[in-house]
Amino acid sequence: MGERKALEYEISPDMKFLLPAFALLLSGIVYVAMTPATAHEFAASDIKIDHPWARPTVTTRQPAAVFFHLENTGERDDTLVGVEIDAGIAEGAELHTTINDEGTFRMRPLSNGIALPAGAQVAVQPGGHHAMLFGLAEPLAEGRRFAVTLVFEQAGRVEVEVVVEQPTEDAPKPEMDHSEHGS
Ligand SMILES: [Cu+2]
Repeated sequence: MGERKALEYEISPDMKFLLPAFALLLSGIVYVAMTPATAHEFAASDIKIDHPWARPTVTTRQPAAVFFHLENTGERDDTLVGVEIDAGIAEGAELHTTINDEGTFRMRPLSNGIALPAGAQVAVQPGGHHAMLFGLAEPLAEGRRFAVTLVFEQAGRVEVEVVVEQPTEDAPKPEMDHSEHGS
C-alpha cells in the first residue's frame, strides 16, 4: 500500500483522475511478469479465459473474489456481462471493480460489465475487477476447485473451473475494504 500512497503524493490533484488508469496499467505489467506455472485455460468461440483462481477464505461470512485473465482473439467486440454460481457453492455472484477512494480501496458493482473489445486482453485481478461470491456454503479451502459460469454478451455462457490458491509473490495485494459489501 505504501507504494500506491507514495505515487499519489507525487501526482498533482488535477491529475488524480489518471490514477485508476495508471494502477490498471501497473497491474497489467505485473500480470505479464508473472509466468502462470499453474495455468489452466478455457475457451468459447473467440474468448479465452486463463487461470481462474480465488484466495482461500477462513469463514463463510467473508465474500470471496475470483480472478482470471480474459482475451478476445476474435474480430468482434464482446462484454463479460455477468457471473453465475451454483447455489451449493455460494448464494450469489457479482462482477465488481475496485476504486481508490482517497487511499482506501472500495468495491463497486460493474453494472455495464467488463468490455472486451476485439483483440483485447483484460486482467481481472486483485486491485481491479473481480467476480465476487457472496454467502459461501463453505469457506474456500486451499486446493479446492469449483465451477463458475461467466456470461458473455456474444460468446454466451462459459463454465470455468476456479482453483483456490494463495496469490503468487508478484501479484498485487491491495487491502480491500469489504464494509460496503451489503447484500
Ligand atoms: Cu468485490
